[in-house]
Amino acid sequence: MDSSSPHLNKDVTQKDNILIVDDTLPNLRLLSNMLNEQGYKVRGVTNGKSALTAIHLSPPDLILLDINIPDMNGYEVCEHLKADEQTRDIPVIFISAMHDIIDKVKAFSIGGVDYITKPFHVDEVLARVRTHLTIRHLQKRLEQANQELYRQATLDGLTQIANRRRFDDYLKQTWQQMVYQHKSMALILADIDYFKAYNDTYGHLQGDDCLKQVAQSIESAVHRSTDLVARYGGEEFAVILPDTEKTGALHIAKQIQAKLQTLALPHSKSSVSQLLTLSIGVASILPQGDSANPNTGVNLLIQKTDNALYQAKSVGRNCIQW
Ligand code: GH3
Ligand code: MG
Ligand code: MG
Ligand code: MG
Repeated sequence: MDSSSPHLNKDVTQKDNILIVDDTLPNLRLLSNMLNEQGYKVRGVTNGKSALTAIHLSPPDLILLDINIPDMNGYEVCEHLKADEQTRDIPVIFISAMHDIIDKVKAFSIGGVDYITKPFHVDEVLARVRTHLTIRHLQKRLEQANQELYRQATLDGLTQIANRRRFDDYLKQTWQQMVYQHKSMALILADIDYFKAYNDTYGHLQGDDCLKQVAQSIESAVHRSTDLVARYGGEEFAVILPDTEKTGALHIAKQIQAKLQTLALPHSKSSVSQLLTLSIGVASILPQGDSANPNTGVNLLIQKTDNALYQAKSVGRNCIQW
């Protein structure tokens, strides 16, 4: 068989996994042999319960599913798969002797991607399997590309922490969650002291490197997976702390300062220290109402935190205010 043969499975190297569910052994054998010959990895089961067990043990790339089988019919098996996030995207091709339109329509309505009637022709089964595997692979690639796009759209290119867009989204999302759960949330804004002078002294490139180190340092002070560290602006960083009161937020702010002290980045032109320092504003709020309302929403929290940061700058920098 040369490489242009329509029978050659393009994904042979990947060895797609196919599960066949059929209680008629000659059918099971015929389908297994045919798909095996094409280079697929094939498993076969003869009833509904074994099908679900086999699928959860190791999710296949595609399922050929008979409808009249013991335990649980094919429709029920499919419904179980579609209700579970882990298995809902596996393409299911029904293969059944029932040839009424109503049976076929039902198969599609519960999430089947195709329907083959018995007696089947092996070439037709193969062609349909190949097509649905190709579609599935394209879907997977699209999902990956989407994830990568999302990652890039929400990450700050320089520091590799969340960017302002992600910050805005997460702030609103957290706000709504806290409204719903009747819990407080806190915000920290940290601004590097005399960073213009840092750039002027050490150069913009070292300034960039400094921002990366500060970002990592702040990350290292934050431990809960629901907390978000973001680059809020040029040399300003933000931490969103869901389910956090003022005391908890102040504790994190102190940790951030302690981490930065350990980092000990020289800043000879700073008026407060010979090392790089941060001014930090902290605020906590019990979210109420619509996050988009400027008087009661997320803007209120930002404003409170920003005021605290302004205080920190006013009283001499290198300190935490709330
Ligand atoms: P203050 O203590 O009042 O915060 O003074 P400051 O000098 O830190 O604040 P100012 O707002 O005057 O200057 C911020 C500086 O941060 C100026 C800007 O060039 C620098 N900056 C902003 N983004 C970047 C960046 O991506 N890389 C570098 N190297 N510098 C940046
Ligand atoms: Mg059957
Ligand atoms: Mg600033
Ligand atoms: Mg600054």
